[in-house]
Order: sequence, then structure tokens, then C-alpha cells
Amino acid sequence: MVLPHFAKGEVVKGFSRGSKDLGCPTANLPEEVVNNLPKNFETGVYYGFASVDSGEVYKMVMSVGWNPFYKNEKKSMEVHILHEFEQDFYGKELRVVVLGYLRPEKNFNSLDDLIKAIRDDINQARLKLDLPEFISYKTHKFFLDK
Ligand code: ADP
Ligand code: RBF
Ligand code: MG
Repeated sequence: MVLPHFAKGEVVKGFSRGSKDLGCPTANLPEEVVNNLPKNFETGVYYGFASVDSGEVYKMVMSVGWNPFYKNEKKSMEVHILHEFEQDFYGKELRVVVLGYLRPEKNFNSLDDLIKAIRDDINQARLKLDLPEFISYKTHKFFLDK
């Protein structure tokens, strides 16, 4: 069993493709954290909870892999937190608990289709993370220590 998976790291610069302009900024985790994923951790889209600098715990969706739509050469782990932040938080500590798998990474015919898929992922994550089996992770001790 690879889930739940706990990970933390400093938020680094991603590929700067303006995911923010698409309404979906993703906080990227450093290479060491990506390399620390269990061997059998599949690439794809996941959901769980996340915090920034030991702050409030929010729902999140995470994409892990090579982003076929952009043909990346480096595997990435990027987290979109379901909360509106006032400011960027590059350099701060991001903690995530990954709780469930939604789908494999796909290629899309257009950016519009990618955005629609991401929106759908977010809606599914919102619903799943309200299930009783996941609620205890929101207050898990992993998020507590400073
Ligand atoms: P990059 O290519 O550098 O990852 P993005 O366009 O994906 O750039 O924006 C990511 C940055 O946006 C994050 O590192 C973080 O500082 C900021 N940010 C603001 N709101 C959010 C959010 N809700 N979820 C994730 N990152 C966010
Ligand atoms: N990139 C892909 O190439 N294929 C995908 O299926 C895919 N799914 C994603 C799902 C979520 C929830 C998120 C946050 C990102 C996903 N991405 C995917 C990554 C996306 O290409 C990247 O965040 C871009 O920078 C968005 O413009
Ligand atoms: Mg990003």
C-alpha cells in the first residue's frame, strides 16, 4: 500500500507556464521529494490535504508525472491547494498527505480540454475528501508540529 503518503518540502519554481493564469497555480515540490516517492507510486492525479508553513490544512489535488501535454523530461510533483491565497509562497514549507488516486495522466488535444479535466478533478476531490474515512487526516499529527 503506497497510500496514505506523507511528504514535505520547500516550494520551488516550476516550469512557469502560467498555470496561475489558468486559475490553477500549482506549488511544485523539489526533486528530492519526487525521488522519495515509493517505487510503485503511479504517475497520475491524486487528492489529499496540504498546509503551508504549518498553517491551516486545506484540500488539494496533485499531479505527479511527466505531463504528457507538455512532454516534460523531468518527473514533477505539483500541488494545487483548494484555497485562495493572498500571496505566493515560494520557499515556504509545503506538507501534503496523499489519500486517493483519481486518474492516470493524459494527453489532451487542447489546453481547454486540460483545464476542463483539472476542473473535474477538483470537483471530485472536494467530494471525496468529505468522506468520513479521510476526515481524521485533516487534523493528523503530521500537520501539527511546527
Ligand atoms: P510555477 O511554474 O513556478 O509552479 P505556477 O503558475 O504553477 O508557477 O504558480 C505556482 C505558485 O503559485 C506556487 O508556488 C504558490 O507560491 C502560488 N500559489 C498561490 N495560490 C496557490 C494555490 N491555491 N495552490 C498552489 N499554489 C498557489
Ligand atoms: N498535465 C498533463 O499533461 N496531463 C494531465 O492529465 C494533467 N492533469 C493534471 C491534473 C491536475 C489536478 C493538475 C493540478 C495538473 C495536471 N496536469 C496535467 C499538469 C498541468 O499540465 C500543469 O499544471 C500545467 O502547468 C498547467 O498549465
Ligand atoms: Mg506549478
